[in-house]
Amino acid sequence: MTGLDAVRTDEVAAARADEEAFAIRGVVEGFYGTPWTHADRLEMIRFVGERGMNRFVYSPKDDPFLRRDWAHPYGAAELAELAELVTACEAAGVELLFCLSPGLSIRYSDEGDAARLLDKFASVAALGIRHFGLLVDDVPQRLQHDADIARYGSIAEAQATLANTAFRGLRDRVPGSSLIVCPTQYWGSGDEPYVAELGRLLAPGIGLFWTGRAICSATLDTADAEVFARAAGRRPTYWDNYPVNDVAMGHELHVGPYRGRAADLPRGAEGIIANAMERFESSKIAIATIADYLRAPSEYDPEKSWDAALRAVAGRDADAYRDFADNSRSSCLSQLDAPEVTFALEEHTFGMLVGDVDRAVRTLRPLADRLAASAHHLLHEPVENQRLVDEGRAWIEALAVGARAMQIIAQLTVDGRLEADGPGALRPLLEDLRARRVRIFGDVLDMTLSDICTYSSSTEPHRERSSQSRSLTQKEQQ
Ligand code: 14T
Repeated sequence: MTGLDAVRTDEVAAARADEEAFAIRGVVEGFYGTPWTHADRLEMIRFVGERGMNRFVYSPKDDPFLRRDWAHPYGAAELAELAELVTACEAAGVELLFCLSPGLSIRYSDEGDAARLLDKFASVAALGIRHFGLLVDDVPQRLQHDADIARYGSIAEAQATLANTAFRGLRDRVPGSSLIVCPTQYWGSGDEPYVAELGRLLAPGIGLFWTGRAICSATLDTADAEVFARAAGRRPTYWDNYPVNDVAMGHELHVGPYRGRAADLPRGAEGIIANAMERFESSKIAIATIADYLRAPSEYDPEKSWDAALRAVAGRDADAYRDFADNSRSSCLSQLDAPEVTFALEEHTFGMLVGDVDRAVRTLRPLADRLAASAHHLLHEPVENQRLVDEGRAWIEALAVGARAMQIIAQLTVDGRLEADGPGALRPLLEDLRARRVRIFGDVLDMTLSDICTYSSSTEPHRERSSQSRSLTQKEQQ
């Protein structure tokens, strides 16, 4: 090998390491709902720091000081708590990113409002905060104040002007500071006219958040990131809406592993900030897997990372909790919402159709018993992380009902009485599960129970048929 080759090899290795690394790796408290407590924040900062993340983004939507009353100055008590967050971040190797969301009421054209924004940033900069966010997500998409309508040609122009003023003010007052903006249109193809205009008008050093193709994006990839970067003049920092479960997602508990983020995404993006759930302990499971991905995207193995995360968060009850969480995978990221139960119920249906009872119950019966035992353990026995179980209680209770339903299916199948007695025994459980309004088992258990209750109970001409031969029955009806 020549000397030059050696240098080149080093360069390639360095470039690879660069590709591997996201500059920005973190968590955002950015959900709608009751904000975390101060103690929770201190703990989350330690939790993410231990896992190699380097940002904690402070922006709970329902903290009045950040959004509704954004201009209201902090009192001494709030500043003291923020100072403690700064100290905790320093100890954990994490940077605190402090965001304000003034967009509901601000007059973009008002110098007084711009000054109030800067003063509020300065009040926390005095505590040592260096990184700032200006969030205008979920605000009116059109200018509201008459003075703003008269002054600006577009909302992008108004927002860019405000952001540039804040950026310059921060640079003057706070050495080494940074500013990132969350746009009003924060998801889509990335080349929307608003995004392009905002990107063109924003000072080059200002960052931009982006959630991908959707508010909660199933996938994030480098090609999409490049479309955004070309339009906006800077690479996106993803505000990734997982595991957050607020607004319309409240019936899902997002305790499955992180998925669908490309291995080469560090080439296209500045980084990823994951939006957490109000349910604090439950959030840690997904966050631990996100930290693994962000540390080394090309080595990330979702299921392996998830196992370690479950052990870290649920402790000695990890196996029982995993039995629950495996059935609570429904989210914008999930492909299979409840893999083990799905395979067992598919095999049951197959066994019934080919008249093989052993086949029908060989997976379902032990699985139903195991899930029932795990639900019972979590609900009725002492556990290491009680808060984790309490947060998931409504879902774990539904797991117990579903496991009971599957035990009954298996027993009636063995007894040869599924058609005769299934509807009477199972319909109350189906109705109970639906009334709980929590999403568990994806759709598969509801569909199976519906089939049993509908087709087994109907009179002629379906009486002779297997309980789940829905497609066959429908065909014959035609
Ligand atoms: F900042 C943005 F990137 C963003 O995602 N904003 C909010 C976020 O704080 C929230 O937690 C998240 C998940 O619901 O989505 C955004 O909020 C929404 C999204 C909606 F589709 C609020 C209302 C909606 F209808």
